[in-house]
Amino acid sequence: MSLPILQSGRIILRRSLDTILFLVDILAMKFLRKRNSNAHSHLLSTFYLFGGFVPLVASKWLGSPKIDFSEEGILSKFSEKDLKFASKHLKDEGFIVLQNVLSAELCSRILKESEIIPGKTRIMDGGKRVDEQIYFNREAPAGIRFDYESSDLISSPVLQQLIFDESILRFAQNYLGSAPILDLVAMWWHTTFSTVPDKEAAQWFHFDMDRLKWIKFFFYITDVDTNTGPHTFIARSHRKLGIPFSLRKKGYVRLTDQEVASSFLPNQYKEFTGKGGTLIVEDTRGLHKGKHCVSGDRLLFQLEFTASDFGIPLPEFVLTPPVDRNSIAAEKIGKYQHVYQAIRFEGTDYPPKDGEATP
Ligand SMILES: O=C(O)CCC(=O)C(=O)O
Ligand SMILES: [Fe+2]
Repeated sequence: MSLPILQSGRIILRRSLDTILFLVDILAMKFLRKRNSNAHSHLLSTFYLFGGFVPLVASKWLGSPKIDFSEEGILSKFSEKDLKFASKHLKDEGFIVLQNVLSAELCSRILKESEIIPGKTRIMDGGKRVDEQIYFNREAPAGIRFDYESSDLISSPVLQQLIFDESILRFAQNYLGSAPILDLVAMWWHTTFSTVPDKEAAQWFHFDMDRLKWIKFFFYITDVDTNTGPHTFIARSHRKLGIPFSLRKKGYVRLTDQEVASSFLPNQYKEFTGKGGTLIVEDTRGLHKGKHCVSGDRLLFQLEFTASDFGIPLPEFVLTPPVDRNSIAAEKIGKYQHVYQAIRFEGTDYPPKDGEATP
């Protein structure tokens, strides 16, 4: 037998064994709340071999009962009919774009926040790590992507309006089919610093897969046109077998446009342009990327919710004191401890443990 066949046979065998171990990991999580440190790599192997089937069934099984969120918040401006349509579009196509979700005033307040919160220039392809915390210089950026720390974002009263918005939680829960858990809060700039798309900056096609099932909310804070780095998605690639085996088998890697091209129809490529205030909700199990910026720049704020904490352990978000116990953050963290379980109040015993009184 030739070497490549032997090698791919060995890989398939290893991934099949991983799939069995993945099922054991799920059982251990369900019945013993035990987390295997290799669970994430077992999850990836299972996805490579079988697509989304097994992770999605497992997600249903591990998910927590739905929570009765109110309809209040930034999505309340949409009618029930519009939100139903949006949820269905998201389910069928893998994304939905909602225009004018944030007011121009809120976008400009967030833009101002981006000037006073420090962050880091992300290491670029082949570059060296620069760990220095700096303020973003829009006139002279030092890299292709500039990231803010989740804990700084969570501590910002302006961004808390979005982080603790119940209409978003409700929409996320509807998609996940179980109670959401906040597992990612991010904000970053894309710039024209480099003339070629950067893998590290997520400017090549890829799928995300930290956990079993999740949903991402991308808020454009600046206006985004075809040149200023629109987020790009391949419609329907989020489906269980939406990414063909020929691409899944390459593993958890970034893919070139050419590698992706032969597997999808031209009308599946969606490039999302829109004014600041546009919201894209997307299942990033499908293939996506941030198109490389050729002029101007793009500021984007992002929230992600997951159906369970299986996979990569949840991050720890630290809310910086002083935290006003009458604030919206304190109220919502107390009320929805499951959703906000990744948030810690630095140096205090707050939030209270389950069963203790909430403010
Ligand atoms: O910057 C973008 O539009 C892509 C980001 C991305 O890949 C992600 O948030 O998962
Ligand atoms: Fe991504």
